[in-house]
Amino acid sequence: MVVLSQRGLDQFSFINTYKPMSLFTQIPVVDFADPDAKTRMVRACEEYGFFKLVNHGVSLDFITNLETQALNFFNLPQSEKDKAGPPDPFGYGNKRIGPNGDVGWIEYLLLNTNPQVISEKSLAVFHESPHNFCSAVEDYILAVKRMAFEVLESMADGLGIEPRNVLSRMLRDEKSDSCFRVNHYPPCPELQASSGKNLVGFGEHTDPQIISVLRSNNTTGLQICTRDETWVSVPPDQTSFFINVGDALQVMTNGRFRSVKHRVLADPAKSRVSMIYFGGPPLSEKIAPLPTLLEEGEGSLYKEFTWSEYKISAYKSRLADYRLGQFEN
Ligand code: GA4
Repeated sequence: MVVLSQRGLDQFSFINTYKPMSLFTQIPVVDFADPDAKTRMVRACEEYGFFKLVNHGVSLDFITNLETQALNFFNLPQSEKDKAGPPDPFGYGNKRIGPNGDVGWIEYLLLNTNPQVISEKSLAVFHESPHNFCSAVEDYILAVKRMAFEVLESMADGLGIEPRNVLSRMLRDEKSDSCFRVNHYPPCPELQASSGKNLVGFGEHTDPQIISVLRSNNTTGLQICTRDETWVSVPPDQTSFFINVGDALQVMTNGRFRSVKHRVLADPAKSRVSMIYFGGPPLSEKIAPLPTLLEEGEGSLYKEFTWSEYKISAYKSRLADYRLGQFEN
């Protein structure tokens, strides 16, 4: 990404913070090896729609290898990276996010997780070191998917619903509409930390899918919005994963789990790299509250829709829009 003068930052959004954002030290942490993990997950999803997962079982080799490969790609000349774009929605993107005018201090790769969908652009992405990058992505996604299935199965146990694959089956399905994003937020030295102005890397939004599994390097930037509408900064932890509840899971739990609003601010000095697996259902899947979760006499807060309908409507929206609004009863 080119370094812009302060004037060149006009197209971006800023957040004014007159006092330094405090790090959110009470972030819920779930130890996957803890026999109580299922209960803690459910509690965190109800309160925040977000938690940090430790003892996750994903090999650190896969994680660091993918980070190295991703940085190799982002360090290529702009003209090389552009061959893998623009994102439609898959491919390389720079500053523009989605089709409706959102921008951020970011460059990224958006990929389909389905190995059958290898577009021309994905091939261009892997052009420089086809074997290394491609296999790093495959190894990582395979391991993270497996962990995400287990997380959803533990959540079902914690919710006391059966069968325990009632949520995970949608991600396990070979037609699951899941995707994978590798983000690079370059440092923005024009913005001094003391200026009280923070540049938005990825604007506030909720994820439309069931769950998202995020891992980042050790650079701060991720913030989540709590129930009382306060933005809190999540301390980075490069060896852990962060799990986000998405809109579809909020609907399936009839609002019991919160789809967490989050955003990323750019750092003046350090570059941030994150990778996120977005686990979504098959396109034809009907999304509605799970009947076993509805108490007697409890009505559905949402109209039933298919994942395909929701995605179409999401791609007509702006990042910060409340996308579930039009599906509420
Ligand atoms: C947010 C979550 C994922 O990053 C994503 C994003 C997608 C995109 O970048 O193409 C969207 C955004 C995300 C929600 C609303 C629409 C679609 C950009 C946008 C403005 C890949 C996704 O699935 O939805």
